[in-house]
Amino acid sequence: MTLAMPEGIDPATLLEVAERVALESGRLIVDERPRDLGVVETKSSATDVVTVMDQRSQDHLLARLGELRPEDGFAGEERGGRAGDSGITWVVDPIDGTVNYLYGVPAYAVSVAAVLGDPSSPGGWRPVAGAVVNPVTGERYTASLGGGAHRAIGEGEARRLQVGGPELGLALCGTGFGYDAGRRRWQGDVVARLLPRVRDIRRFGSAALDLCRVAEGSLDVYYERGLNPWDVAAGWIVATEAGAVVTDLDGGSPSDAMTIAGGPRVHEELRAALVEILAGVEPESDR
Ligand code: LIP
Repeated sequence: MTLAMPEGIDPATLLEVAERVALESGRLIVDERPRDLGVVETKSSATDVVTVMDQRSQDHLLARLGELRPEDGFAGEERGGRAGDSGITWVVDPIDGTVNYLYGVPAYAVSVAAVLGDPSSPGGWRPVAGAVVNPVTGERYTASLGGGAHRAIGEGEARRLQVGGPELGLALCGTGFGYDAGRRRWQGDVVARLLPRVRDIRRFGSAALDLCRVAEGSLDVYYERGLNPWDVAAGWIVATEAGAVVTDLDGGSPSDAMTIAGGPRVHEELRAALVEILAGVEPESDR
């Protein structure tokens, strides 16, 4: 499947928009975080929480992207969305790592990506520009198609990112766990079998930041089952523009079934190990 850039649309221009609005929402969720921040609703389970700031951040992104790119579509994790007619859709996670945000753990991000195709169609879309901003640390990861991936901190100079990646046995491996108890049991089975085969495991709690960590080399490889387009869209292009391979278990586009990211060698070693491990664990169930 090839998704061609619409004529007259420059990924670098989309990136400028993504970075601007991600920084704005980042400032919003830090500066206007209420002292009594709580859970306003839950989604797939009692632990899949939404705060008022998730909603305010997405409302801000929807409004600002509507001003800056009125002809584009919009799809976000929380309420609201908009069809477009430009061929570009903005896929946003207003706070990726919501549980970390709720608990005050400084590992959450605003993730904003411009994508081609239909993000609701597995394998039918791809990002062309993306920005991931951690508003606590000031880290901002940016990438555009063919423009490379960069990281800057605060007002500091942006540094180009290039993945490394040792063999799997020496790889620091990131992962994450879902909100459903049955899935977490299955994920626990999988990670227990993988643990002896890698250097160590890290679970930071934000897929967008995990993918950016692969791009910068603070993780060698990452995998997770159950991610949504808004979790991966921006981190996906940051990782690939830094030289990473980002696929599902079969080597296709990342999907809710599996996202695997890493330098070419360690990505393939992890993908093969997961295929082997998944053949040996009970199928996921709500047992
Ligand atoms: C989170 C992901 C993370 C995953 C969490 C959660 P959210 O997204 O970024 O990788 O392990 O379970 O899905 O819900 O904070 O936007």
